[in-house]
Amino acid sequence: AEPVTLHIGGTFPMESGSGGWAGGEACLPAVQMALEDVNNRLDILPGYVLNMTNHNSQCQPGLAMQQLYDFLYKPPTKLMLLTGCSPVTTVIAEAAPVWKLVVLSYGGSSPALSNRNRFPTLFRTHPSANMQNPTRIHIMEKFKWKRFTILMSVEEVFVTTAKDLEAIARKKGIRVDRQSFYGDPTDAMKTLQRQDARIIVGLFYVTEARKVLCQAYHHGLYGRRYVWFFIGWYADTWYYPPPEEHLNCTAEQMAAAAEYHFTTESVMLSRDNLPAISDMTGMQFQERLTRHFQKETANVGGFPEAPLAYDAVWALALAFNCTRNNLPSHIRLENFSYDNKIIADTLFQCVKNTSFRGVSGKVMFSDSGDRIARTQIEQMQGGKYKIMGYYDTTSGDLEWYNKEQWLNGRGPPPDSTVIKKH
Ligand code: ABU
Repeated sequence: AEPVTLHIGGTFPMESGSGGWAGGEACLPAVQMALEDVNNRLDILPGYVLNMTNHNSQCQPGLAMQQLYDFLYKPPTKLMLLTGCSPVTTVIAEAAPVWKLVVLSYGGSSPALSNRNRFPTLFRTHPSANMQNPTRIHIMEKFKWKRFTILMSVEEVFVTTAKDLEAIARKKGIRVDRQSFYGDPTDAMKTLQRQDARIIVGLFYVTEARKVLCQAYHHGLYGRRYVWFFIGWYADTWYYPPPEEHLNCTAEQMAAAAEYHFTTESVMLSRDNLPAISDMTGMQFQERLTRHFQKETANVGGFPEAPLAYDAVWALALAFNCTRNNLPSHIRLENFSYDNKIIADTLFQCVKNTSFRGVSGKVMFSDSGDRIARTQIEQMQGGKYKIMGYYDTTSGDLEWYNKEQWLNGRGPPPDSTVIKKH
């Protein structure tokens, strides 16, 4: 018999006109690869084939709303939605429960998304940005910094991350100053200079990160007395100034300002030698995905997150499989409609109980639908990212390789509190 098609909807930010995350470039091919792999497997969803309708959300929530209506009101009925980028995941996951739809986000890091009351049917393979905060604080303590400044863009994803970081710092007796901006960091950068900020944690998307770095260069907020922490999921070459952004900085100036900054990011690729459910190891997946691109993967948006996107499809397929097996015999998965509570509830429970070995590591969700992961810390040395160590938030263990370097050649610069004391 002909296989029955199960339809899903996916939004992918292929570019980000207004400066968000353009992770669809790698995450869309990763999802397509996973759909192909799942459809070729005889033991998962036998008699069914998965099919995805997808849109380019440009990481813009308004556009994504229009695309959600498209998914809903243009047949066929979709059984689940895949989303990437926090602002888009937020609007879709807030609306989706009205249509009994479960949302699986491969690329939403906003801590706000962990709210089960606001997002009752959301799960994500992408860890929350809050996962990095205990790591940042651990490093502050390691280098004896008792004061730091958060510079952030006013978007819910960064505001909620900053709030959590500040709360953890306060408990440890670390003073935190906060400066925010929307689009243009000029005034905030001047305030940093006035306040004599030395240790700075930046929370913003990559386009803003380049503006900040360029201004750090012009205001002299870089070099031996300053330490910057940036988000770790930007492309490795993020600090090269693209001509269309008309930054007032040369590539050399940007590289000089970027030297010795630290990054923190969740580990998103399994280094395990044991194959995942797809029969590939994390490395084999990465090699296979790399063959899709003509250019260096360091310049491909969403390349680090692609394992999360690949695993999101497997989570979805296994949940469909589980739902099919757990529905009463008179109800079939393909009969899902946007008011079918029985299928929706069964599907929700199945996603909740997800547990498999993915190419991004073990895939499981917490009660709030979150993913737990270790954090990787890197430092830029000579224009290249070097791994400094790993932090396990659950156990509080820091694995540190003592590879950090400082421009003064001696040790970590003091925060300004220490300078004032002398
Ligand atoms: N790692 C990409 C996260 C993007 C976002 O939360 O919008």
